[in-house]
Amino acid sequence: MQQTSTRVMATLAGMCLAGLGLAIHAQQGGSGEVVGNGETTARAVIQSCSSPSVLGLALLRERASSEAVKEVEVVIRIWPNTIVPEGKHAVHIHQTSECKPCSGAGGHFDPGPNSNTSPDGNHPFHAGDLVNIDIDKAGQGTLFATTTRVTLSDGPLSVFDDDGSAFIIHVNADTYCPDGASAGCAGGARAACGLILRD
Ligand SMILES: [Cu+2]
Repeated sequence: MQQTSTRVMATLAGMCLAGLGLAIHAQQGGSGEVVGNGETTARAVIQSCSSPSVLGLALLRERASSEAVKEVEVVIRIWPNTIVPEGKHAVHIHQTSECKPCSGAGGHFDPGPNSNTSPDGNHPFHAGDLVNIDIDKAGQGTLFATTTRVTLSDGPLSVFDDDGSAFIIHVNADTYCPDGASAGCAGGARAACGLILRD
């Protein structure tokens, strides 16, 4: 399993590094998001919240499984830029597929009967909570993450609910709110956003 996971991640990373999705088109079917081996994929173009600049690309892959809870691999590649400064930046899946403005993405994706999308008030317990991305001096960085809190396929955890979902990269690092809710503990203002779209 580890070898398979490593292979998938390497493939995703390679696709990221190849450029803005150009290499991924070979993976796309004409009508569906399910690719080889029953895997399901999606992507997001990451754009600045303060300018029209495209900053990078996110790729998601749900591993084929008959389990109701799925394993979703996420790769986010941010290219060199002057908008996202060096350091760690919070990354989350937010509740609405809206990036213009970035506030339109709403709170953190957190479906279910006890949903609490409050960014600082229910962190890091949301379904959409991920880990920080590390940005270097050139403004670039790559995040590799795996989550079982969301799915790409249909179901109660799907990011493709009625109003979709979006990635948000925040101005500050995610502290994961170790002392409970406090203003900005989940990363504060929004630096970049990407609508999560089915392949
Ligand atoms: Cu966030």
